[in-house]
Amino acid sequence: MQRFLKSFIITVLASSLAATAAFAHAFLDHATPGVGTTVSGSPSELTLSFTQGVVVAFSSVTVSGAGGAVPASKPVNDPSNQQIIHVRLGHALKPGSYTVTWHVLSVDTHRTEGSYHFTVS
Ligand SMILES: [Cu+2]
Repeated sequence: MQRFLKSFIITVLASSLAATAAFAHAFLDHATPGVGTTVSGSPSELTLSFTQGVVVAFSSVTVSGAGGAVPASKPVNDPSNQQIIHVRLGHALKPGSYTVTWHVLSVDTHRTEGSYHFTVS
């Protein structure tokens, strides 16, 4: 009976781990400037923090506002955390609303995408 219980528990654990892995894509956890927030003055860069490591070579972040696309660097991984990427802005943002659109490839080879807004006052 004990042996049966043990193997049953191991099976349940293994399948819940497999389920977790299947859904562990890289989704945006938080960002700076924050999602939906208003910041006073232009940020010089955007920081996006994901729920999983991001492969920057196959990822992109675009920023656009009322004046169109904002020049921005390719994303780079934070040196201390592969789940965090930084994008430097090519010039200061005028006051207004901006849309950040991201496409990322996570370390588990799954592609995800999304967008969010922030405002510069
Ligand atoms: Cu995944």
